Amino acid sequence: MNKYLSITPEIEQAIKAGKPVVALESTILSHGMPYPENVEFASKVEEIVRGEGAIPATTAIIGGKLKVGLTKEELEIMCKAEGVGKVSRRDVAVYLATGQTGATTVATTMMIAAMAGIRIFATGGIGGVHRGATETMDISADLQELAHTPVCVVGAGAKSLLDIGLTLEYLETMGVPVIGYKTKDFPAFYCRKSGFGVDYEAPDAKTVADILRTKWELGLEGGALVGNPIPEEYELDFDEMEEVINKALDAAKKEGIRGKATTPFLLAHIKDYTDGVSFASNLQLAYNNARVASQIAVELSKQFR
Ligand code: PSU
Ligand code: MN
Repeated sequence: MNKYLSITPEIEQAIKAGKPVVALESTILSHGMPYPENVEFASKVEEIVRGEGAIPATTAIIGGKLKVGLTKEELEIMCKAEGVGKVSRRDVAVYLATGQTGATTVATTMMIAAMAGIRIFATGGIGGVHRGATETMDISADLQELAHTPVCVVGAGAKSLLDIGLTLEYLETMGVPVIGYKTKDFPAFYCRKSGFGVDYEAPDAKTVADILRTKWELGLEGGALVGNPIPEEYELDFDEMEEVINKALDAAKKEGIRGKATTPFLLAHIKDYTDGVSFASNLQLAYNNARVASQIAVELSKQFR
């Protein structure tokens, strides 16, 4: 066992017994949602996973350890986010070696999940190729992680602050299966459709589990992305969100925001501009992803038994 991993006994036993476990990230808590609303979200999302018969495993970097499963106190630390950095792949060794507290992005959560033996991970939306990337080369490390690390990420697609077309092209180049959960459309976070399609529409969780098992039995490297659209009743208007996103992008440009600060900056501005309406949708789509991810984890655990 990796000496940097610190897994709660409950999760460790579940992994050993081949029971369904679902990884959850902490950047969504520390850098994607306001305090104290994120505290309620963190516990509700774990409750949903348990309700589906799986065990939640929220990840973070605390005290020189890669934490898999957080106590109430540790969740509170991630939610308060005081002095909590955003940790993507390149930051992991720095944070471990220097004992800094870090919230894990999609890329880092995938890394930690794979080290622990967890195959399924629920999030809000993934990072991707940013608009203007042909100039800035701003491409999230999440995409490389999907290419190389054997974890299935269930998300509501990607926010259209990204260039969704280029994000999908990148995933195709890197050989990452993009599966629509009961949809032919790649979702755009707040909206069920992005204008781009998926490779394959899976009718149920078992089919997704079949695809994953086959990919990994073949020895194919990397993970998969499941696009799970926001429930209809919480969907927001595409054109209105487009306006908001463009305003946030303009602000980022004006203030010269670059690098890892870009995504958190855009997310915070989108939230401000929409008076919290977008936040309610954000919560619901994340709950929905936790539900579907858990169902996939349950199916996958039956097949590996
Ligand atoms: N997109 C969202 N909400 C988020 C993130 C992205 O709608 O919270 C977070 C995720 O943790 C994701 C990270 O992995 O931002 C991507 O950051 P970057 O673009 O710097 O790789
Ligand atoms: Mn970036």
